[in-house]
Amino acid sequence: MADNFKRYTVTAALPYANGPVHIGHLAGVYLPADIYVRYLRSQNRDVKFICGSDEHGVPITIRAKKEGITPQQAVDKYHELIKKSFEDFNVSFDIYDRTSSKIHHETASDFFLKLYNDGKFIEQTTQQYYDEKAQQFLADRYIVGTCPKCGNENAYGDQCESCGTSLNATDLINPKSTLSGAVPVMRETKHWYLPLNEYEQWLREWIVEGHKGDWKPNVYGQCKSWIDQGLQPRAVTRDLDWGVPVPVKGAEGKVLYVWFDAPIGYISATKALTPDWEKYWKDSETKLVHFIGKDNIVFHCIIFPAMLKAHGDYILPDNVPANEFLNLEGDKISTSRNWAVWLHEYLQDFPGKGDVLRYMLCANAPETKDNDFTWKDFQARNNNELLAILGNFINRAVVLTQKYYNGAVPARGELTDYDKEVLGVLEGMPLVISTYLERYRFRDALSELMNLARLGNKYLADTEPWKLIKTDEERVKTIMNIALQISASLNILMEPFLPASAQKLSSMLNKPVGKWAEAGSADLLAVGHTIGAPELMFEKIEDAAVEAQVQKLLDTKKANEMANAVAEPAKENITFDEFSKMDIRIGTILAAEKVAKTKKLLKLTIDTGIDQRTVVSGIAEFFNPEEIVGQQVSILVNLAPREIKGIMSQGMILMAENPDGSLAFMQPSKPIMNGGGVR
Ligand code: B3M
Ligand code: ZN
Repeated sequence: MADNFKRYTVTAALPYANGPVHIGHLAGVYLPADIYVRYLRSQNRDVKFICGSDEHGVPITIRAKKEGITPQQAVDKYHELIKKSFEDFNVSFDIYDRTSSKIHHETASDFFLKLYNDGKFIEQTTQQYYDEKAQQFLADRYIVGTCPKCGNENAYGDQCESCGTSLNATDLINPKSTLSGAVPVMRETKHWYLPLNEYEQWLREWIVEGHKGDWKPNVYGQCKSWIDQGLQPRAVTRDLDWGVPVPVKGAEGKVLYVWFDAPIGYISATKALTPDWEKYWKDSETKLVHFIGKDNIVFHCIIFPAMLKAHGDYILPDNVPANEFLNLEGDKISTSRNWAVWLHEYLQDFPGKGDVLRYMLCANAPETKDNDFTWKDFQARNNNELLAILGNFINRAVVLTQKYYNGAVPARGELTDYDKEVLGVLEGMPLVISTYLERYRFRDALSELMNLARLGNKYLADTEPWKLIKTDEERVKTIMNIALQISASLNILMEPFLPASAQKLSSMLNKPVGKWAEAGSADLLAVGHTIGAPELMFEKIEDAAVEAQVQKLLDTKKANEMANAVAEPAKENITFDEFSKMDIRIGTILAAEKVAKTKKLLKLTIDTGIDQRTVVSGIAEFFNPEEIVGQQVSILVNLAPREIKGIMSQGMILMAENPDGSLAFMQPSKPIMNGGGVR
């Protein structure tokens, strides 16, 4: 199945160092990339796995501004956080670099200069949006307006996140500066453009004709539609004070566009990793693969390749297996709405359970369409699959071997047809899985891995060694030998997906995790080899643990609703005389009880200072009768009495209401005598 490449450069999109990493990033990019790379290493292939923080661009300056810190402080903070959480999640980058590094600034600068000197850019002075209040040119992300394609009112100057269309700031209808809220004005500025139109024909041949059927349909489709629409020159510089300075005269105060410098970050990181870096970028026998999310497709399939082509020295990506998006509990993951499961928080809440998340995200990966993550599913995948299938099989094999043979691997005797069939499936499994992996079909690969564990379980359930041990000890030796050989192959095949669990299993089997080529063998564990003690690979996840996570999300939703709620417009004016008609007093609740056969109603007895009276109030969903006795409230005492559920209600308690319908009493901020007037 191996392809003919001599070595591999595998990159994973450089996350912006403007916030932590969440499960959407993992499922879309980092997990599949890590599985692929671990698999290649197991195949003894020469691979470099490259990533790092994207520390430039407006996303960084916006975040820094929001937190009241400098861009440098912001990237320092998030770079460390992201790096650590990737490590804790066992993402096995060969280097996790950062684009603020000196090497990167030099590399990006040199790259630009080469294209500049070779005359690959066009220089253009244009009118661009300028914020007179904030006194600066507005980068795309500092302008919002209405998307001309779909009408989304919050489209950015470079992209509409609602319909995915890539935009120019001048395309926006009703543009507004996010810095000051001002309507931006046009001002002249000079920039350098990569004339993508000149690469259109070449891109068509390379992608539309050259990668048909081999790139994923979602990736291929996006590229084709871009090219079919016709490509325009694209500015590669910006008026901004944060980034790689444009290294030519007359470009003071300008930096490279972040999407120009960031992909070059892959190259600089490789440079920082090895003096041999050129082999990984300039040799046609190297396979370059970019793992990214779908919102990055155009940059990795059109713009970066055009840059590499213009430069001339570099290889092009062989594949860009971009994934679709992962949703969370039915809603789009969003950093600004805090609608996410953050990796560093997950690892805190579920210590030692990184593999459970890896399993869940791979089994549920948005490979061909958007997919949904739910905590219920997470729990079920752990309890019913990892624990019940994989964990259970390994546990039986190891425990029984310890029990019957003190841990020494028994020899096989004569094989039945069933034994031979099982060993046959075992032998074929590595190829089945690698075929899927080489085609970037990680879900299918994982599901075959689980099928092997299922087969092991079924084999033990069918042959029942725990019963047979009383009547046919010789037969049990064969059965246990086969179960152990399956376990040993599982150990190798699971490593890319579940690296921490693979280490555990390796210590149980008392054998280092082997290489891919050994998997499938019926003799991985030699007769007489002593295995180690059983350990639990997975534990049950209880309801309480996932309920706590769901509650956290509900709290987030509430907080968002509150933050986004817009107050109703004011009612028509009234005169003071009209207002004074209302006689509002402070009173104290003396007694409270639920009104029988109703959900919402409480019957209150209130000391109004004038009298003690009964008021029926629709607040039962938010207050316990016992808890409100003794509290002061505001009461409209001259509201005409009316009968509610057979009770005469005399007056009305005033309540304040939240957008979610929850209520609060209007109480004096210090004790006021009963009967005191409210005006
Ligand atoms: N930082 C965008 C993103 O995180 C960007 C990727 C750069 S890859 C060169 O979606
Ligand atoms: Zn749109």
